[in-house]
Parts: sequence; structure tokens; C-alpha cells
Amino acid sequence: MKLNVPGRIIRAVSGFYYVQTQDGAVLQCRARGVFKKRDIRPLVGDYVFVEPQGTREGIVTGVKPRDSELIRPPVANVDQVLLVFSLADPPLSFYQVDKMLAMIESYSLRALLGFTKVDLPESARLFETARAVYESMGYETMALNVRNSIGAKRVAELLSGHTTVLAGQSGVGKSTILGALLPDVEAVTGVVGERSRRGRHTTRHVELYPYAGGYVADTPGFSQFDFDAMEPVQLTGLFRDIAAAAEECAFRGCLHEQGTDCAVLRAVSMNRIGQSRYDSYRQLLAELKEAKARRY
Ligand SMILES: Nc1nc2c(ncn2[C@@H]2O[C@H](COP(=O)(O)OP(=O)(O)O)[C@@H](O)[C@H]2O)c(=O)[nH]1
Ligand SMILES: [Mg+2]
Ligand SMILES: [Zn+2]
Repeated sequence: MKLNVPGRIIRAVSGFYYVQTQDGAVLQCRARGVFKKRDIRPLVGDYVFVEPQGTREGIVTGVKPRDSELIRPPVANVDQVLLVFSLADPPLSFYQVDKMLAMIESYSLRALLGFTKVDLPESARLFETARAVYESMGYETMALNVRNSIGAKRVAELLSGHTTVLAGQSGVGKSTILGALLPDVEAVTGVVGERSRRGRHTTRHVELYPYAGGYVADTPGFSQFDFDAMEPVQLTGLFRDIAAAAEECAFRGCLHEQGTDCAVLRAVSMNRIGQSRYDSYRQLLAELKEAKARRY
């Protein structure tokens, strides 16, 4: 009988899977030939079994069932996403925050909110506005400037023991955060940026970096909503504050666009739901309806 050892795929490059085993060694592996026939496609993040071939190579012989699977970026068994936004340069868009949050909710992952560049002018005030909106809904909301150690300790605590994906627009400071957490991989994150700049059609490269009993990944991009799989009425459930108020809407299936019986509109007029949140909801609802109309 051949020996099989458990491990995790931390990187995949042109047909090779790099599997970290429990003793910390990384084996360069091919997948078992039969995987292709059975349509088994190992992903970065997969927990697998490996048959070692010598001390540096091996064969992936089995893939354990996934707890979660993201398509873009292609990564398995992520349990939280650190959404990174900059308060300035590029400027903060509450719509982007709400859209990303709704997307993470749709994946049933935990969302952490990091607002970078709190050192820039006006940023501290803007952060307080954002905090007032998102902390009350139960989201971990942090002001960051990791190079000056602002927020760095909290980020480290929250990431420890988890598999976390850092997501956010280019230029917001994701690599800077990762560089502060993992000083040794700075060079590697540079490579990721290089590849993603080449264009939309390049394969997105995801790499998990072992960190404090867990793993972190800096992703060059994050997928948009899969509107095709969603009905407009489902959007409410992705906005925690709107969902809470919507429980009292008079009629089922209310999209909270108008009507005196709409508890969401009442909550907005009483400032229990922030105007920016409601505006984001309406904009996403419009996009969703448009996508649905195009389907038929
Ligand atoms: N002032 C300021 N600049 C930052 C901060 N975080 C990152 N930057 C800068 O913003 C730029 C983009 O950062 P980077 O980490 O590459 O962003 P990424 O594209 O999200 O990976 C770089 O010039 C960083 O030095 C911050 O907290 N404050
Ligand atoms: Mg980067
Ligand atoms: Zn309503």
C-alpha cells in the first residue's frame, strides 16, 4: 500500500499543484490521471491527499469535499474576505462597499471591512462616517495604515486561524497589508500585480500564504455578482439592515421601491437605514432587473 498524506493546495501553476503538507513541506504535484476523466478539478485552497514521490514531488490522489468555492478568484475553502477600500486616492465609494458586501453575503462568507489611507487629509472623518454605517450592522470595521501600524494588530488577530482573501480595487493597499503581515513574500505579491496588469484574459493567479495558523491570499480581482442566478427579491437578503426592516413590510415580495406600507422606506425616512445604503440597494436592484430583462 502506498502512503497518502493530507495537505492543502496553496498554489497552482500550469498543471502543477503545490501542496503544503502538515510538516510544512511543499510538494510539487501532478493530479492523478483519472481526475480529468471524472471532471475533478483541484483548486487552490483544496484539502487533498498526496502520495509523495521522493521529498519534493508527489501526486494528488484525492480532493476532500469543499466548504466553499469561489469562481473568480478560483479558490476553495475560504471562510472570510477582508474587503479593502481606501478612504482617499482612489476616493471611497459607498456604492462599491455595499456592492462588495452584498456579494460576500451572497457567498455566505464573513466580511471584514478595512479602510486604508486613514493618514490622508479628511480620511479620519470619512472613516467615522463609514464606521457609523457598518459597525451597527455587525461588520468588523477598521481604519488602516499598516505601514504606521494603525490597525495592523487587529488585522493580524482577525486573520489568525482563518483562510482569508483580500479583495478590493487596485491601488487601495491590499499588497501593502499583505507585505506588513508577511514581510517575506513582498517579492511574490509584486509578481501577482505584474500578471494581472497584462489584461483581463490572463488566468488569475491565486496563492495562499500560510499565516498565523491560517492562510491569506491577495487576489488580483474579485468577480462581479452572478446576476443570472438571482431574482430581484433576493437582493433584500444581502443587505442586513434592509433585510431586518423588511420583515415588517406589509406585502410579501416587496422590493421596497414605493408605498406607504413599506417598512424599509419608513426606516429610511426615520434614518434607521442610511440613505447611502438605500441608494446602493436601489442601484443594485436596477442593475439586477436590467440583467434579468436581458435574459429573456
Ligand atoms: N498614504 C497611504 N498610502 C498607502 C496606504 N496603504 C497603501 N498605500 C499606498 O497606495 C499604493 C497602492 O498600494 P498597494 O498595496 O500596491 O495596493 P493594491 O493595488 O491594492 O495591492 C502604494 O503606493 C502604497 O504605498 C496607506 O495606509 N496610506
Ligand atoms: Mg496588489
Ligand atoms: Zn418594502
